[in-house]
Amino acid sequence: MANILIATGNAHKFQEIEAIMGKVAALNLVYLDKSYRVEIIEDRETYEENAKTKVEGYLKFLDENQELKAKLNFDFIVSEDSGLEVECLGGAPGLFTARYVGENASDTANIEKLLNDMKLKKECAGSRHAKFVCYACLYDIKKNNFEYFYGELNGLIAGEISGTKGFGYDPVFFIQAFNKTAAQLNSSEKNKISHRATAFKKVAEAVSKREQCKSDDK
Ligand code: ITT
Repeated sequence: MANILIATGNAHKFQEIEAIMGKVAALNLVYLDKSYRVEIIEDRETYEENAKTKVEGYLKFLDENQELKAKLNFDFIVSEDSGLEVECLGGAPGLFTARYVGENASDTANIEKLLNDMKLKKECAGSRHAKFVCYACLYDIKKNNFEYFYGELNGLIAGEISGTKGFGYDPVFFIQAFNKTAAQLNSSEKNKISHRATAFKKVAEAVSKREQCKSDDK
């Protein structure tokens, strides 16, 4: 079975990725929580580059922690960079979604800023269209090869928060097909339609294919 490191410090993301990939194939997914203090500086100009930077940060961390590296014996490292793009704000917060208010901003503070910015922008009176985007990066350790997979979810930004599930901007991300915000969906509903679901189903399929080729070669 493939050993895969999910390179994120966000526990909510890991739970979603585990549920999504687990439906496609039997894979051994590992997450190093914040206690491992993996340092990542997300300062690149595209989501793909940021996702690659996250993989590189974890590679460096494992190189500095050889015992852990040998014990976990990963075949793949997978990261993702995601964001919220609001049409009437010209695609903002985009690459700055996690830190819209600043470094270590809370979800509540980010949402407040988003709703305030939208109140001040006259274009937002007519259109509240938005999308979540997810760029997943699959790194094959033996092949030293990076591959990228994309997913998006379209919705509208609600005027106020509703729901307590999910994370991040879910309480204001309204999905018309469900007539609910993402924070009102249960996890299995969100994990069927989300930007992360689309990208990570493709990741799981790519890993399965590679594992199949390896066993055919034997
Ligand atoms: P890692 O970099 O450690 O993976 P992060 O939370 O910092 O975790 P990003 O840099 O990719 O992740 O920031 C993406 C932000 O976009 C995230 O913090 C949320 O605020 C928001 N976001 C992404 N996906 C979301 C989702 O499914 N629901 C709500 N908000 C989401």
